[in-house]
Amino acid sequence: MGKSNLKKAFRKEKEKIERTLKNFLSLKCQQPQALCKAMRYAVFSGGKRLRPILVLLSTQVAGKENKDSLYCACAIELIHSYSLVHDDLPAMDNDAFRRGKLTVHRKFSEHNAILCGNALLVKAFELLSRVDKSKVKSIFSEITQALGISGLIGGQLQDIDLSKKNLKVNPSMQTLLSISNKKTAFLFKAASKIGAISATSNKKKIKALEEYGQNIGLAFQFIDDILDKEGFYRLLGKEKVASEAKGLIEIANQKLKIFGKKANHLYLYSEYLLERIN
Ligand code: GRG
Repeated sequence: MGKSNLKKAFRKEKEKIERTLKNFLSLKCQQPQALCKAMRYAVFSGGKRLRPILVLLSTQVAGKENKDSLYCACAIELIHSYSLVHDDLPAMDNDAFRRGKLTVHRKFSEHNAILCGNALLVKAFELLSRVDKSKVKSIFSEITQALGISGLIGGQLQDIDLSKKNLKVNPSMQTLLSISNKKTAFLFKAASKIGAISATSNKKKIKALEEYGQNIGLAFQFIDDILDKEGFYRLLGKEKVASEAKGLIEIANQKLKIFGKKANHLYLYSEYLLERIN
């Protein structure tokens, strides 16, 4: 399937996500005006929506899409947006541009960017708190693990420490794997897992989708490093990294076997990630 057809396959999911995010951030966020503007700028500036799409596709594979899966999908995107706003800050990567546009701190000032990130995270939990009582505890537990010191925050610190200490030396494979799991793969894992939890209580199905997300998330980072000529690319070179990514995607796809044809859209999702390097 060609790139544009792959994109079309997820158009329905993307539209639902955009609509819900707009509703949540436009109608329900008016004051303080500067902060609400910064939040909308951060969220509606051309992101691919990979993580929320993964939530919805995982829900469809595990059972039926529902209100809770849409809340989870949008919450994951708000968290992702938060992490990018803070990642770009002067004290972190100090980037002036993201997605071809000025970063939030360059456009709205540093204090607004810090508060914008914090407010996006709080909004994400506001959305998650709407999830049905029977599922909310396990969903909160997944998300907080993915975000905490053994997830995004820990990975970010490890990454910054590394770039400060070791500018001239390539990090080891083990270090890169640890950072990539924490900064990237765990959020993909949480996305597929909470998508599953929102639709089923079947442990085997939840586990299979969790493992799919973990492997696909790490593959995403390998592919991203090829595109940015960074990290794994610098350590191993394009061919080896592409082959590692393919291997991880094969492992991810194997986890879907128990779902039969119901998993077709997730196989397409795997294909989409891999097509980014072609
Ligand atoms: C606790 C949420 C939280 C964050 C604080 C700043 C920070 C700690 C973590 C940084 C996480 C980070 C920047 C990870 C990089 C992952 C990555 C490759 C992001 C790009 O993902 P795409 O390509 O982005 O899906 P788009 O632009 O499509 O949304």
